[in-house]
Amino acid sequence: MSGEWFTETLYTDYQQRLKVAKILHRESTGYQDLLIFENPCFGRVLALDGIVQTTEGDEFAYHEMLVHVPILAHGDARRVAIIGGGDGGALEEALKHDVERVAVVELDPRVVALSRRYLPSICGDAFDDPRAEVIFRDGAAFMKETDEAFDVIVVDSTDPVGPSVALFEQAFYADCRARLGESGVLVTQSGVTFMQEQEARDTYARLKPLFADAWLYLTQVPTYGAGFMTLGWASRSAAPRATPLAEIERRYRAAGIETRYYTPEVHVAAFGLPGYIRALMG
Ligand code: AG3
Repeated sequence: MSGEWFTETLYTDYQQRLKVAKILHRESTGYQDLLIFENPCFGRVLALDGIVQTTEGDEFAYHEMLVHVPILAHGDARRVAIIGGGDGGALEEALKHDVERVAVVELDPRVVALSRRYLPSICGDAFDDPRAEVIFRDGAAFMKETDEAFDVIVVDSTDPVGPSVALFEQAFYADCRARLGESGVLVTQSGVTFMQEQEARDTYARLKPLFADAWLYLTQVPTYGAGFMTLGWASRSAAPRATPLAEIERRYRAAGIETRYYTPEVHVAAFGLPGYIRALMG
């Protein structure tokens, strides 16, 4: 931070700055540097190790696409795992569906505690829902050791630096596959492609040999900057991604959820990729 600006330290040759109207909390958690501040345009902002993770203003564009796309493509998701996601934004979206259980596997207990305290507009009361369980563990170790089955696995990670590197490796994806049922779906946060090309390239190349269907899909999150973010997609069957628009619409209406970014049209269109992203997939 310099003066009253927060400068993101994600890239060497490109930066975004957000005005800091007020610092709400700052600490070193033992895992990472955590900062929550208020910005006049985006509301409360959560940054970890100097990188914006989520904001009140635009979290919907990320969490809705990360969660509703796989759940509505699956069609009957009862058991969901969220790897990372300690701010509760993805959890809150998942609980809007008729699910039995959502396990959030988060490494850093302070992210959950401080998000509950400062970001209730993002997590709501999701952490108090009896269907939710928070497991404070390394996500890769959890997936290797659990014998629980999931219909949908959502990897809501930080960028691949430090402990989250393991969440971008093929061994982790293979462990996820082993925990998914026949029409199970895995989705992953794969970076802002214009700036983090290698991340999208690696994600797709690592998923493809393991799953019957692998792809990338798009969302656009203002505070992630520099264009589209791609989310990794992998499924044990081709069916979920091939679900026709009319059926996605029917499921969306049946779920009775309200969304601000996600629509059934956007769901289907998100798999149509611009040439510069398609080119990374070989
Ligand atoms: N996880 C994704 C943050 C990505 C930020 N990186 C970037 N701009 N390339 C966010 C966690 C929110 N639940």
